[in-house]
Amino acid sequence: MSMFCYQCQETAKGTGCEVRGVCGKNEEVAKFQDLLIYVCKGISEIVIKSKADVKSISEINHQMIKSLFITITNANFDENAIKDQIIKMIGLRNEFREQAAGLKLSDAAVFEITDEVSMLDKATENGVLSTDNEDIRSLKEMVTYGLKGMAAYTYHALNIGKENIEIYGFIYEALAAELDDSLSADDLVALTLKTGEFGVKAMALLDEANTSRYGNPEITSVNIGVRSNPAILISGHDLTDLEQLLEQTKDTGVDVYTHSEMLPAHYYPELKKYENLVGNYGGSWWNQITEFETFNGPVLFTTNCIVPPKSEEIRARIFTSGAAGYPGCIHIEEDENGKKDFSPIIEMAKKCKPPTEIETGNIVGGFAHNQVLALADKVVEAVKSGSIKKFFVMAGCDGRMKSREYYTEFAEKLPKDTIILTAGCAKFRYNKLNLGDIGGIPRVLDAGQCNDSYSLAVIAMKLKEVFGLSDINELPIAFNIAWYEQKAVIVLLALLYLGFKNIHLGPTLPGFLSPAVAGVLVEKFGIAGIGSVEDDINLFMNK
Ligand code: SF4
Ligand code: SF3
Repeated sequence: MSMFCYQCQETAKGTGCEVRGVCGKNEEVAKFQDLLIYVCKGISEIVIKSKADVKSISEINHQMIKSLFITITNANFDENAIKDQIIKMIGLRNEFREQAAGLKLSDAAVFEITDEVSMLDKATENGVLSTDNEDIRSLKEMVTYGLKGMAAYTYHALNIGKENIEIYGFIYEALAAELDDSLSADDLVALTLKTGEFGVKAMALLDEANTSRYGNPEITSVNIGVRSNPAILISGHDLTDLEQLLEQTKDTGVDVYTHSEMLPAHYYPELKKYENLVGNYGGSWWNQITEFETFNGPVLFTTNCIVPPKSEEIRARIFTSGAAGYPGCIHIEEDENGKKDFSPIIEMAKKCKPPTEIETGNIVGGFAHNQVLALADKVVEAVKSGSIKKFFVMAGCDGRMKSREYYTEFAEKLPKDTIILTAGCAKFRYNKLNLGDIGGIPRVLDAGQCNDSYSLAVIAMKLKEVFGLSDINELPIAFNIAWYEQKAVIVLLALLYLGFKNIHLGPTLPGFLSPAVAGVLVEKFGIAGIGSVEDDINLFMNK
């Protein structure tokens, strides 16, 4: 075995990628990512043992969340970028370790590297499989993956200038705990739930950051056809990158289209006002394999999910920013004020053909908490009168597996008196189906990106209050969530922390859950997988 990774839903055989990632990650990249996590644990140990004032170490805080984010599935395939980040983190760690003089520290806090071979050896010794007990490994990895998702959301909030020191404090606490071999499975179950608690805080922080900067999302119809100008496609989750790109492309004759998780940007008043933000091109992330070909112009990845491009021609049109990276693609760095110069992308766009139209029509979205609560009277009335029988939360991720056709079929076959609440790229499985409306309320309510699952929780909590219920699980809401990468892990842990039970998770349960840990999730939280569409609809409707 040359590598081991089981952090995402597409992991080989459902158990682990051992030679090369199904995502395209090679052995070196996998190992460097493991080593980056190991250094992060060492820094966390120093923070915790020296009782450092987290407020006073902002450079370490910021590099910590960037490091975690870099290791998310499909975010960064650039071996050199990851190596540079390891070296940067070791430098920060060593400087900071002076605070911990005299304290007993573990290897993660003190190891040194001399060359690439020593880096790879260190990574092999301290990768996922270095924890022998499969249940302890399962719980530790679940916490790590939750932290990766949390870090991604915190990183976006930071780009807007918002941070919560408590979240950094928790990240250090959790990573340091993972180095402590005396922790029992019960301790780690408690840490997993606490990760969910901080996941709620991270999503609330990002919600606050996004809405304070760009306004509250509002109902918006997004064009999915094309215009005749040359254009740039922007993907990922970072709204500040989009804002800067829109500013810089103004009056240049270059249009900007969103792809996949950037679609919800259209719902924000301060972004939709740009005349050069013209529509959304294509579907969810994995469709890029064909869609980048027909888009014809340059593509900017602000975060995950990158699929290794299948030709040099396409690779030459891909740019990355922030935590994203791909070998051979230009990475746009920010200056000390957070400004990014996108002129190489704009200049390339001017020389490219306009996008080829692949579909026409509109997608309607913008149903984040503020907008839905503005419609609360109508929604409550529809529930009371029986015209809405049930809400289905179908948030989460999309992916390549054929088995995900389940979600399209599930959405199509749901009774017409049900409403789908969604967030994340999972929506692309059913958001162009025209499923109709119930008394003017669309049957698919898209709250936004995966982090906007927070909005769905806020809506549920408000409905609980309006209906005067004592338990959130008494609401007519069912959860049929699709997952792929680690942001979905933090969303799931956040929902569990908030008390939601009986969540169904598909298309397969995580490979990182050992049978015993899966058993705990089933027993304590009623977590379940998916079955056939008909059986599942029957089950949900009769609950
Ligand atoms: Fe495999 Fe997923 Fe890890 Fe990629 S991220 S190596 S596909 S488990
Ligand atoms: Fe999608 Fe990658 Fe998860 Fe943000 S963009 S939801 S998969």
